[in-house]
Amino acid sequence: MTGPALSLRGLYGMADADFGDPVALSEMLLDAGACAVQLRAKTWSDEKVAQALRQLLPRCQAAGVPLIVNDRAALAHLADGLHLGQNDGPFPENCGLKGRSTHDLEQLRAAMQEGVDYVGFGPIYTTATKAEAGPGQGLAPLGKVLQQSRIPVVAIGGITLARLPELRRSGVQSWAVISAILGAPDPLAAARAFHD
Ligand code: TZP
Ligand code: MG
Repeated sequence: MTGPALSLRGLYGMADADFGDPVALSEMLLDAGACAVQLRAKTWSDEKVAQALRQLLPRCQAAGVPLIVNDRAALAHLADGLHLGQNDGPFPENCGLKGRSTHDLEQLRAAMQEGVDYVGFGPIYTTATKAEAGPGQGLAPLGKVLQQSRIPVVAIGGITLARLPELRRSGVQSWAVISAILGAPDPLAAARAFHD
């Protein structure tokens, strides 16, 4: 599949169905200038996710922003890419852009070996959004990952606007944010502030 080129800079948008309609949330994230949009709908049926992807793909393509689906390997053909966690198995053929969640250096090396296009790394800070994420690791492990990674790294987990300056000082170029944007009183303003 030929989709938009991967340029991960600034806000990597997370459209999480636990916080509202992910189609509307994705459009808001596109408006804010997110460099990618990931559709995350843990409890939705494949059919519902497929319907949302069909609505979103042309809008993301018009904006030149890759649309990435979380978890649903069987639906990757309806997006520009697929994001998988550590326990989500291998990437299928022709799934477009590949992103893998990682939590340590060994997982980073394995992800580079399997040929992914980028990794998520975290949780940087403790988060309530993902119950099984474990405690925040802080910035030192992120620094090591950045030193060793040959591919883009997206920081995730507990990232707030207050923490963004220290996070950026680590050198990381992109950050994925859920609750500090989607749970904010004005999500569009929050998303814009994260992207600037
Ligand atoms: N993976 C690691 S932490 C996390 C995910 C999906 C949740 C991030 O959400 P928040 O609200 O930005 O901490
Ligand atoms: Mg997963």
